[in-house]
Amino acid sequence: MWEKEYESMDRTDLEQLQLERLQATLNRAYRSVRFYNQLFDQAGILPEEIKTMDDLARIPFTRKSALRDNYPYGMFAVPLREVVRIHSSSGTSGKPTVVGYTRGDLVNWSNLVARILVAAGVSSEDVIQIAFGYGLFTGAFGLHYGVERLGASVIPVSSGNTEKQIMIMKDYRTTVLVCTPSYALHIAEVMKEMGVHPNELSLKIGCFGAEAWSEGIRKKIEESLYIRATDNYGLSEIIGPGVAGECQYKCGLHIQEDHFIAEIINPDTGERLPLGEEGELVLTTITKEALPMIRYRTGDITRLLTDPCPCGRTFVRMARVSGRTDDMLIIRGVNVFPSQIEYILLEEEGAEPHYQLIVDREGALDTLEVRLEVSDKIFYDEMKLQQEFQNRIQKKISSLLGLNVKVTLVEPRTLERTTGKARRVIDNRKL
Ligand code: DLL
Repeated sequence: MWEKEYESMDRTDLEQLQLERLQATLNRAYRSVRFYNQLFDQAGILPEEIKTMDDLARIPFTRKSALRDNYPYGMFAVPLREVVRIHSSSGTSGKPTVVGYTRGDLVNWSNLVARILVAAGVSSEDVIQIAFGYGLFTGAFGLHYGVERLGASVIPVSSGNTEKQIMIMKDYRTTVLVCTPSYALHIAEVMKEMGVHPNELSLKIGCFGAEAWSEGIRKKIEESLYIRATDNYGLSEIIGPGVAGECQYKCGLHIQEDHFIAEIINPDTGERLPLGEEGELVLTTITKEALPMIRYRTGDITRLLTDPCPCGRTFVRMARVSGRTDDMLIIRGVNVFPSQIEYILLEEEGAEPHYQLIVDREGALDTLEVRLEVSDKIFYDEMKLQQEFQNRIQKKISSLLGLNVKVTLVEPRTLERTTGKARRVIDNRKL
């Protein structure tokens, strides 16, 4: 462990530390951020009344719209001269959300990322290739400073130029790859085309995050790159990467609870759910100086796991994110999560981990088409076998969702590849 005294803390001591830090955060936010001042006043709450974790549930939620409404710096709790770094995320609509860090925040951030790297099995001996895009996105810089803090070697290659990535990986003897899971799949694919065998590389571990992925995708990555693929989670509004990460047991992502308080709520009612139930993750920062976030609705769907982990870390874990509250599609009244479909697709021998969901409207009726890349073998197989394969998947998805879907098999390498976050849903109804 990178910071064993915290990561394996006794739960009673941890909860005491959380409460102290929470109270300091609430006080500071109330005094320094107009948004929180009004939020508390409108709810008739004073920060000092929040004395227990249960009291926390009295505070109203903060949503992404708060950052947009107070664009660019209105949510900052410190004057701009104390802010030493700014990142932002473009989002899908409206103004970007802007986040800031004090010098102290950057120290915490790099430590948190170092913890996540160590949990994934990385050490100061490793050579780490960062294939996230450097820029306003928090992924690359967040990981970069974490690697330096750990004392490993960082190769800041950034995203894109996949053939060069592979050459560097081979020649510089990269041992750890950092990128999105979808880009890792693409790298593996290009390697195959270039005739580079995973045995020619020194790669051992992948630290992947920034988008949802399934166990099926993990398996494909591990088999094609000969590595151990680990998951880590974060979001810019909270800090960036470094919020939670898997240890070697890969049984959920340890949430860094000495810096963030996690709750799970029912996304429809806002009620806090009992431990273990699936719902929307709500996070409160308790050490952030520049941008404290109180009961922030992440939109990510997961559940908390509290059974002890063999690694010795006492922090609760979150199950891998199964989707977002806002990527649920409603098609003819049926709720559809892309992850449900991904699960079925990846169970099929011959299905490639590349697919797209196309939602459209014909007259008054919504339609869903699943475009799936298949292996050369299936694509160039006898018509009859191909048809059987397609029918089987179509049936499985239709019966799971209770909705007729159309499955189209497409030639290998025809769907768009991305070097960052994958875009798997195209909803033409909104156009
Ligand atoms: O993606 C921060 C990050 C960078 C995390 C690198 C891990 C590694 P944003 O661009 O603000 O920040 O996007 C945050 O991405 O709310 C989730 O929906 C999704 N996300 C991030 N990590 C995971 C993950 C970064 N491991 C949004 N699994 C979050 C599933 C993830 N979804």
